[in-house]
Parts: sequence; C-alpha cells; structure tokens
Amino acid sequence: MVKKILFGIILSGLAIGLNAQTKAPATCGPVPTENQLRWQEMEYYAFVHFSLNTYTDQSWGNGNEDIKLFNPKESDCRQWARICKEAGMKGIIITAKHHCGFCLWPSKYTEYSVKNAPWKNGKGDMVREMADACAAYGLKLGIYLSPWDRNSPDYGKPEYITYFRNQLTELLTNYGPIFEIWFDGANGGSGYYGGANETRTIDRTTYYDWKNTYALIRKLQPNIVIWNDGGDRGDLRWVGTEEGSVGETNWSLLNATGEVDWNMLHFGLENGNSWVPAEVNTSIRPEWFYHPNEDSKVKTVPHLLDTYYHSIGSNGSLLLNFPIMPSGLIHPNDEKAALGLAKAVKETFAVNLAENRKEEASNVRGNAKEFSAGKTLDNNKDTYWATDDNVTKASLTLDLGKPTLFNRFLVQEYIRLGQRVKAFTVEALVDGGWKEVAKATTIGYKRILRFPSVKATKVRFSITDSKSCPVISNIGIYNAPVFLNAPTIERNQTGEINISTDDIGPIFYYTLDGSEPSLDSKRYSGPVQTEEKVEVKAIAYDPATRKSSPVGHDKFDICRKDWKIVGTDDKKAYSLFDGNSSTVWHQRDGKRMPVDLVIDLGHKYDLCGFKYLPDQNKWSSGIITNYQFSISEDNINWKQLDEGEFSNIKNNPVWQIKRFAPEKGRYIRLRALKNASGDNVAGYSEVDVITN
Ligand code: FUL
Repeated sequence: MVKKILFGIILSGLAIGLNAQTKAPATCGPVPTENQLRWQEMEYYAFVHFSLNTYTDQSWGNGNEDIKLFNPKESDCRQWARICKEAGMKGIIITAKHHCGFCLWPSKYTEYSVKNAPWKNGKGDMVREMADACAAYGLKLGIYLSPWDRNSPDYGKPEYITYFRNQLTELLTNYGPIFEIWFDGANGGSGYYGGANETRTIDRTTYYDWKNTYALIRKLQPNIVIWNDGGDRGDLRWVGTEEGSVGETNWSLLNATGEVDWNMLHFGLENGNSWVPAEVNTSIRPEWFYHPNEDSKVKTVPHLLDTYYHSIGSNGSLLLNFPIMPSGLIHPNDEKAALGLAKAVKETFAVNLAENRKEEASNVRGNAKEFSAGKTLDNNKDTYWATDDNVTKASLTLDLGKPTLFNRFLVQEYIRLGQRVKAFTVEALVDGGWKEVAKATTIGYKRILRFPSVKATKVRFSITDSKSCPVISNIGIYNAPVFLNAPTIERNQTGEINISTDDIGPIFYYTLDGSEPSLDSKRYSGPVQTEEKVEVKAIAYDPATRKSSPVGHDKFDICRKDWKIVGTDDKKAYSLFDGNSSTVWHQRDGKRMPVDLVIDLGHKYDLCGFKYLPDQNKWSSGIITNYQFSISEDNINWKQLDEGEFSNIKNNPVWQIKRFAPEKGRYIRLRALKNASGDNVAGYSEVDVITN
C-alpha cells in the first residue's frame, strides 16, 4: 500500500515536472502588438510619391507652386495597384500631402488641394481613387501626411496643430481602413507659409503633441501602425538611411523614451524596453519624386535584390517607392524593374530544399513533440522548435539525403514570444567534414543569409548565443540563381572610362553611342579614352554561367581634363573630378559661410546646368544644402544663374541636378550658403556641368 502511494506520488511528480517543462516558453522582453504582427507579415509594400513636385522637377516644394500645374491627363491609380499587386506587394502608402502642403484629396481645411486644380475640373480625389484601386486589387491603403507644411500660414503656430489634426481626421475617417500612417521627419525650415516667405523652426519634441495626436489616430483607426522617425516613438522605426538597408544586427527594440541616435535606428537596441521594428524605405530610382533624367537610373534587379536581402532578409519590411510621372502613371522602366524583382524572388525561393528532410535537434523542450525540430518545416507559422529553459546554445541538423547545392539560408523566430537569438552559424557537411558557410547575429521575424554555393549532404544551424531559450518557427534552404550586377561606369578627369563590378569573373561589353550592348559589342580590355560628351552602356557577362547582367548606363558631358580649381594648391581638391563617388574634398579654409568653389573650365562653353554629388557619408560636415551658382567669362564679372536648396540631400545624398537657361562662360562658381551640419565647411564628392 505504502509502495503504491509512493509510486503514485513519484508518477504525479514526474507528470508535473514534464508539464512544467512542456509549457510554451515564457515571453522574453518586449513583444509585438497584434497590429505590429499583422504589419510585419505584410513584409513588402509600396510608396507612391505624387504631388506638385512631379510637375516642377523638385524634391521638396516651397509651398507656393501653382496649383494649375496639377493635371495628370492619364492618371490611373489602378495601374499603380496592378503593378504593386503583380510585384508581390501587400499595400500602398500614398503621399496625401508632402512638405509643399498640396493635398491630393479635397480637404475642407485648405484651398491648396486638388479641388482647385484643373485635374477633373476640381472634382478629383486621388486618395479616394487610390483607396478604390487598393480595394479592387486586394491591397491595403496607407497614408503619408507631412507634418511640415510649407504652404500653411499657420505652420509653427498652435493653430496649425488643429489644422493638422483636422486633416488627419478627414484621411482616417473617409477612406476605409488605413494600415499605416507615415509622418516624415523633415520638420520646419524655410517656406512660403502663405506669403510670409521665411524660416520657421519648431521644437519637434513638443510642437506636434504626438501623445494626443497618436491617441486621436488610434481612436479613428484602431488597427493602424504609426511610423515616425525615431524620436517620436510610433509603432515602427526608420532605419536611419533612405538607401535601402537596415543593420546586419537588427533588434526590433528601442527604449520607450529618450533620444534615438543613428545606431539605434539602424541596429535597434538589444535591451530596449519597447517593440519598435524596422521599416526600410527606399525609392526604385535615386529620388522620391519623378525626374525625367532618372529614366535611365531605375535600380536594376540585382540592386533591388540586394535591397531585398538588406530589408526583408534582415528582419525589416520593405517600403519601395514609385515616383509617379506627370501623366499620372508609373513609368514602364519602374514597372519592369519591380516585376523583375518579383520574378527573381520567386525563382530564388521556389524550392525549399529543406522540405520533407529529416531534422535533429541537440535539445527539444521537454522532449515534447510539439516543440520538436520538425516544427520548423511544417509550413505553419504558429508552431516552433524550442529548447528547454536555460538552454541558449543549440543546434539543428538537417539531412539533405544526397549532395545538394545551395547558397541561401532562411530562418524565422516566433516573435510573439520576443526576439531572442544573438548569434548563429550555418555549417555544411562537405566530404565528411563540417565547414562554416555563414555566420550572423540577430534573426527576428525573418533572416536570410547569402553565401557562395556549396554542395553538401547535411546542414547544421547552430545558435551560439541567445537571450533565452531559442524559439524558431521556420527554416528554409535554397539555391538562388546567379544575378550579375550591372557594371559600374566611371570617367576620370582625363576622360578615361573605367568599367568595373563587385562580382568575380565577368567580362564586359560596351557601346559609346547609346546603343544596347550585346556580346557582339566591343569587349572591354581596360580604360577607354574619350574626349567629348559620351553615352556609355555596358553589360557584364560570365562565361562560366553564360549569364549577362542588366545594362549599366551613364552619360558624361564635356571632358574635364582642362579644368582647374581656382585659388587652391591642394592636390586632393582634384578628387572632385575623378568620377569616384567615394572620394571627397572638404574646403576648410577657415572662412565663414558662404564658401566659394571656383572652377576654370579652360574654354568657353554654353552652359545650361550643373551637378553636385555630396559626401556619401551623411554624418560628415560639408553637405551643402543652400547654394548660389554663377558663371563668368573672365573670373571678374559674375552672373548669378541659379539659387536654391538641395532638398533632402542629407538623407538621400544623390546627384543634385540643377538646370537654367543657357549662358556662355568659362568660369563657374558654386557658392555654399549653408550646410547640413551648420558649420563652415563645404564638401564635394563630384562637381560637373551640363552644356547645351
Ligand atoms: C523624406 C522626405 O523629405 C522625402 O521627400 C520623401 O518623402 C521621403 C520618403 O522622406 O525624408
């Protein structure tokens, strides 16, 4: 009897022990809200930038642009939605109001909107059309509403906050469910402001009273996610760059309060106390708004694929922008690139080589079936492999059955229980020995690693450090086809064209007359001397795989070989003609702004514009934001041809191209009036002219 009782006690004790162990792991740190989870699973969605800027070739409007310009003759939001749908996107965020203040919907609270534009005789509503097109294509709708408004006479005053909230209320009430609201970070500065034409600064930490503004938003749209860059903690965070990548280490965490520096934006904060995941926003072209001169600068499929791995493949979402043309449509080159990316992604992830393969884990939580290794391959996002509590190093070995070629490894954490993994490796069993093929830090919602193709019979995924027991919901192994990068084309000061690539092995074919290059074109065997204006197109070709790259394309104006920088003996200054975007010259002559760069072109030319490429490091000083441009025949008498701002140059440091009516001159003067860091340094990566 006593024995029986004892046996009973032991059995039930064991059962309690087992039960305790087979319980799901407790959450680890902050976890996502349902809204954030829904958003994270969208992964990929679009931005469309469309406003008066589309008609003025600007990046930021000043607020006084003529409404009459807005007349998209063929505008068709269904074309945008169709392209986004075919591209595999899940939603579209429309710039309902950009910094110029012009509203794409007939707001009751301003005259500066489509209601006074010639488009559809003032009866149009682009936000409505976008909402309908999204509904027709099964896409979600998001809204970009710029807090900074360079048109509103009230900007900077308390009245503007009422205006801003009224507009938010219109947008969040009249257009159905909104999945995301996007508040741009450019806050305050010079503008038209109803005719005041002045500079208005605001205290961005208090002016918008985000706490109450957010409460209003959540009341109107309970399922929304709020994007705000860094400081004004919304549901999502900016990644600190518009070039299209988040950090290799990417924690979906930040602290709920306090300053957010660039590192926090880019890498998240390992021990942050709030869930604030990363959204990677970038444009399919260099700029956000449409500029005809960028028709040949649409990002290539390999470039976009790289962005894909640096966003969706790095625990972020991808918000890819389409600039809308003045006609009201997406340009065919942009469509081709987006569909090309979709095809490449589909091809890459078509076959999961891990599927139906045997898996073994070094530890399974309570030895329970429900937490076994196989849960990472069952195509169910709600099941996962987990280890016992306190086990923070563990591995999972996958038997591929036969020697198999692969070059991608995909892994997902079950983030409902928090983000845990701090470091992991991927090894392949090659000829009986384990070989490390990739190594990384965080995982999060999704991580995809790229490495050179390897043929192996087994794959071992090892978590080498984790905050708590790892919880892995999905694993994939793929063999991605080769996508060669378009070659880089540069011209140095002597006029030599250099063609190069980061890929190993390919050869190049090129043309100098604008025609499409093919394997019958001239083969590149070293720098090509050019003297005049030239349009270069080149492809890379890999004889081993017989694959060709997309076309690399660049146009160069007059040769810069006779150019001299006036008033400096600094040899480094000539790096601004070397065609290399990574070299920079900083003019630090102790002078206060304005700082002049005077160049002798050596001959007289008919000039109609200039180009400026800033330092590619946004933290370096010397990024010019406000300029004047003048020319002279004798370096004594100057004629000013242009004055203005290089809008958004810090966040998006691409070529700044300014045009003016043709004028003859031999000397040019780029006068820096102000830079992004507020000091007296003028920095240049490249400077060039546009001749008639
Ligand atoms: C930036 C803005 O200033 C750009 O014009 C663009 O809208 C981009 C998405 O955000 O910061």
